[in-house]
Amino acid sequence: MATLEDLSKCVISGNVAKAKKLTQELIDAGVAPLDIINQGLIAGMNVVGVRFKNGEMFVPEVMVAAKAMSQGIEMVKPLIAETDMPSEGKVLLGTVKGDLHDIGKNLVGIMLESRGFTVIDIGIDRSPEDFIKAIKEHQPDIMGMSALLTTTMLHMKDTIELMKEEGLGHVKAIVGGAPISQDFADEVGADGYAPDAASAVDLCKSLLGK
Ligand code: B1M
Repeated sequence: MATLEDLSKCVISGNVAKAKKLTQELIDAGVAPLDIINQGLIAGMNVVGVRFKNGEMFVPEVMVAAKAMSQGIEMVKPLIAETDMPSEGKVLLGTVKGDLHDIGKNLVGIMLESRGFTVIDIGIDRSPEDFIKAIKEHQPDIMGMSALLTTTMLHMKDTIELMKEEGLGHVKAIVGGAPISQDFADEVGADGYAPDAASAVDLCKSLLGK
């Protein structure tokens, strides 16, 4: 019979078809849905996160591993009552206005989801007003902006200022992307900056006191 460790290894190697097959076998064998998620699918993705951070795995491999994990989670999710699925917190993510780059943002979302956060991704080319509307609608704990262009990163400041004007200062604002630095984050009044996806998870945890 398939084990949770087999499933975890399948996620690490990015074998989507086998991950789905093993997930089904574990479901059929009566393994608890949350164990399949936490000790199988997410355990594998946690290893991927560490290897990515250490430069031992690269973007395409992380993307396939994430696909294996998320397809498995989709199979198990219907078996779990919404209230039983613990969440570390809700993070709203988007790429700023005028910017179409989303690979890094998507990786941040994947890593956050794999560590138990609920992620609302509002996509690319999002204006300060788009962020505000989405924050009001989804009530996240943290709002994260990504920018890859030196021209578009300036919109981060506008969004953070508008958040304050709209009385949304209690929502933590974090920023990231290749041209962003800790100095820039401080300058625009962000609550935090992360240089990569794995650090973004650590940052979100620390901002929420976890
Ligand atoms: Co463009 N591009 N691009 N591009 N592109 C860059 C960014 C560039 C550095 C290339 C270069 O010239 N060397 C340059 C920017 C120069 C600058 O501003 N200083 C550039 C340019 C100029 C452009 C265009 C203007 C080109 C043109 O049309 N003339 C154009 C702009 C379009 C637009 O956005 N309006 C453009 C277009 C594109 C494509 C559409 C072709 C494609 C994007 C596809 C997509 O995203 N779906 C693309 C790509 C792929 C790149 C490069 C090659 C790779 C970016 C990437 O995905 N990296 C890039 C060069 C480079 O960076 N080497 C380049 C991998 C990704 C995992 O890393 O996004 O940094 P990154 O994310 C990391 C961290 O930064 C961090 O975690 C991630 C994972 O570790 N992170 C966060 C990211 N967001 C975070 C948010 C957080 C926390 C951490 O909290 C919220």
